[in-house]
Amino acid sequence: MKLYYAPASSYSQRVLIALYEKDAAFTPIEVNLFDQQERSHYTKINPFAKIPTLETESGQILFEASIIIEYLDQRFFNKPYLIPKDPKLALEVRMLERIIDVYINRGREALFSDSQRPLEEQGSHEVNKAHRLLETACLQLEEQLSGKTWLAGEDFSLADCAAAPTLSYLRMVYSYKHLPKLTDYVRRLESRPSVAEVQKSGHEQMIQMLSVLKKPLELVSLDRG
Ligand SMILES: N[C@@H](CCC(=O)N[C@@H](CS)C(=O)NCC(=O)O)C(=O)O
Repeated sequence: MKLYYAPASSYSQRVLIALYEKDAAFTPIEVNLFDQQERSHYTKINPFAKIPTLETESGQILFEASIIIEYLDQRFFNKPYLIPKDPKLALEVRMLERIIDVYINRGREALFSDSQRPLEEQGSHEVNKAHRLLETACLQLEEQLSGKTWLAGEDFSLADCAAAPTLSYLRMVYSYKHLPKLTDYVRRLESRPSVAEVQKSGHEQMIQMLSVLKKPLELVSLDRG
């Protein structure tokens, strides 16, 4: 199994967390999408030029982090089951992953891009809308976490793989300190060995990426965020 990825990429990190959770052997292949030659070579593997991509042992090419994680769950039978066996709970997990991807991650990307614009161009209608949806989604997670260790209950799942990098990077542009259950949950996430390992290996590349921004942004620790 080969994983095309970048250490600081949040979608790559979702898959890396799943691989570590499953204790699965794989060959990591780092891709630098900023290098035009490497990028054009990589489009032969993934025509969208997005990371991550997984090449399975049988040569099947899979893109989309959530689909790769579903594959890993089918391929490796050990716990944690990233998609619960109970069909109702499985739907809940997939729904949570969608909420994180569509509303939280897109909101994060919108706020990130906005932060790099000249002040007079910031705060467009579209950005405000994305911001409101992001806030709604964070509130939804706050409610969801009532009495739970992980997003879908006591078992770590696909939704937690998606949440970990997204919520950690989110703090660069949005603070959720006012949401105590969400904050405690992220503390648990960041202490989980698979997540801690992935974040540690992406740290240096992320610092390097942040250092070339027009307007400074920084990784915010939970105690400050
Ligand atoms: N929907 C894709 C999104 C993947 C994605 O956007 N990856 C980012 C890195 S975190 C990327 O490849 N960006 C490069 C680009 O957009 O040029 C997934 O779930 O895997």
